[in-house]
Amino acid sequence: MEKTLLIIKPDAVERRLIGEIIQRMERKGLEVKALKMENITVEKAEKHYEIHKDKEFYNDLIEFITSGPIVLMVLEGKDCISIVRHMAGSTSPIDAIPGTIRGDFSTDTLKNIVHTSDSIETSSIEIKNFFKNIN
Ligand code: 3AN
Repeated sequence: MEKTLLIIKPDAVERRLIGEIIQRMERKGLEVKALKMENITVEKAEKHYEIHKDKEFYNDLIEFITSGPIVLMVLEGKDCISIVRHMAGSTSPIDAIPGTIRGDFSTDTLKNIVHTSDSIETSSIEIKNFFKNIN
């Protein structure tokens, strides 16, 4: 069954949105297979965001994602990668449609509440980066 990594970022943890986001996933019918809260190291963050290392926002992104505790979870369900991306909404707060997580809770492109895997290949790499015992 398809799996995806969902990260609740430091802005969302600080704003007490953990329950709201997990509830949306469960209500949709996705299964929480693994769940933990962690202050990730800069090394882990750099590995996770490796594809963005040449972008102008990269340093801000690493600083932000390591600025406080985050909640990481593996979700499982049919087509969950696409489903969770749609539920997260567009990266840009201008494009994120109301009803999506970012559309409902963020006005900021960097501090945009959640990270979700964007393909089968990246979901498997991302899950391995953070969870040892999940395939
Ligand atoms: P998404 O998380 O929607 O898949 P990516 O993978 O393009 O978006 O970007 C990863 C993260 O980098 C975003 N979630 C956001 O926090 C940050 N980011 C992306 N684009 C920008 C930007 N133009 N300015 C600032 N931060 C950005």
